[in-house]
Amino acid sequence: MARFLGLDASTQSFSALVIDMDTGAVCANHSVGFGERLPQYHSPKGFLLNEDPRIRHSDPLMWVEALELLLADLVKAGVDLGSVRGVSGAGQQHGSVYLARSFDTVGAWSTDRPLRDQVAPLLSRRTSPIWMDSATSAECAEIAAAAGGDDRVVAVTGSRAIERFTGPQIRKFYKDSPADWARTSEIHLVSSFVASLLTASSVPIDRGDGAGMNLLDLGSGSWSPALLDATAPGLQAKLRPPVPSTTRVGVVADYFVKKYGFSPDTPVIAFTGDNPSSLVGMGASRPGTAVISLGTSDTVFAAMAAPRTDPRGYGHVFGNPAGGFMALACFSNGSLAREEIARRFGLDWDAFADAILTRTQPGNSGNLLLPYFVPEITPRLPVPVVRWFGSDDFVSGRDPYAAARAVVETQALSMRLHSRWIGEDMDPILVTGGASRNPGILRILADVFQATIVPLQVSNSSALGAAVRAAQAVGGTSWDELARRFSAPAHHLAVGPNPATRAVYDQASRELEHRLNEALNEALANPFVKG
Ligand code: XUL
Repeated sequence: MARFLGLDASTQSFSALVIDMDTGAVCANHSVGFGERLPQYHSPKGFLLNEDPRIRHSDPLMWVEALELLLADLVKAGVDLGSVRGVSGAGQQHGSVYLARSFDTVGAWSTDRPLRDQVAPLLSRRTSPIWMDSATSAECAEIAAAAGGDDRVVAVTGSRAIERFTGPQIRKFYKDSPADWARTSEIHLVSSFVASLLTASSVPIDRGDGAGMNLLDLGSGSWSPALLDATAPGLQAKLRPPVPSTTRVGVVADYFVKKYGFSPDTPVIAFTGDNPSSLVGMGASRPGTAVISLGTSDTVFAAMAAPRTDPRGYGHVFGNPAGGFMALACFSNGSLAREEIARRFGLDWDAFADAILTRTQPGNSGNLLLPYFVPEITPRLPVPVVRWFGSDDFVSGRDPYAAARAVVETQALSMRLHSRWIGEDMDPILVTGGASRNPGILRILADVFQATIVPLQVSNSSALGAAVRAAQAVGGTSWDELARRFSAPAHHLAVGPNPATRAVYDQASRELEHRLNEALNEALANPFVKG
């Protein structure tokens, strides 16, 4: 039996998916939610609560415990991990883990003690800043100035210096905690951290996820000496050279062989970021297919024929695990904003869809919401901004149906507005993530983008991408063949555009841009933000 395991350490949960090359089926798909299963970490949504909306950290030991719970769940469900021929994985991007002692000093994990207790003493920093953190504006400005300006940083790394990216986060740690910085010997992304746990060795960062650090020179595929210098002294010694995403980085450690029944010497392939992994899982690793992923963050991404950067400075270029590059725009107010509206108005997801499909009209009768409950990444809003424009009922919170439509319309319009620079064909668009099964949300996306929106059979595309990457690297099956077998579109769930809505959404897009500019100017005038 040729089976491959894909892991995905995302913001709110840790998932595992197993593919079977003989049957072409996904034969296991499990998830451990951090809030629900690990309440002792006080992270109901996957991160530690903090009064300052700019600070978002997680406890890396929560990810260690979740990995063990997940593997135990798989075994309990009858999955034979001994039949797995290769493992790869993905992690939420940009988040970083700091070690005083390298994983390479571990030798082997002891099966006498939980893994968590063995990892805890290695850490030089108790918490990990994650992608939702936006507390590094000063560091972004310092890095850009030291590296020769914003345009230079974009030209080298594919993105401006961005608050959540790892480089600015590293610089903040170096400035705020010099003693802890001095005793840090190794820095990992969430992806390379989990791969290192699995192999009991220090696994390098791959180029797909590494491109989300403001440190990788996209041209050479190595860390940029100029960006390393601009970020923190001595940084180079704390990072291993980045590797292609298809690199075999080790074998599953004895600890997991003994505890969960993996075969000895099961190969581990470099882990990557959740978005690059999802690109592969969607079968979209060749240019020509755009993807919308509706998760904790919403993202729009596509493989790129040639690297291109966003002139407005919001978008990013990451490594495509199948080779070349991918473009991405990320929106932080994704599912949490949809959930907030559903919660406030007492709507379940069926009622949410019904509100959109039968009770309101495209354009929402002019009602418009800025649904930025947390600081937004695209466009950059450094403080939360929630504003209601339109009818009295809507503005005073008495129209639940219009509120449901409003949050999704603004999200879709903003995705359209901020993904134009990608320049790849946007019809059809593949869609993935929890909300990709909601017919109301698909209807709005189809009309706003004037494109056919096609969900995939499997909704966890990041874990699927990881399993597929293991199969490609270990089994040698081609990307096209793997996409054909495992990334089948669910054509029966596809939603086509209604051309009659085009003019309505062109007008709504202009109105949104105007409101966003207003909000942006006010946010920038706020002394709290300036300070
Ligand atoms: C991408 C980004 C998020 C995280 C969490 O740049 O910040 O999509 O990867 O999923």
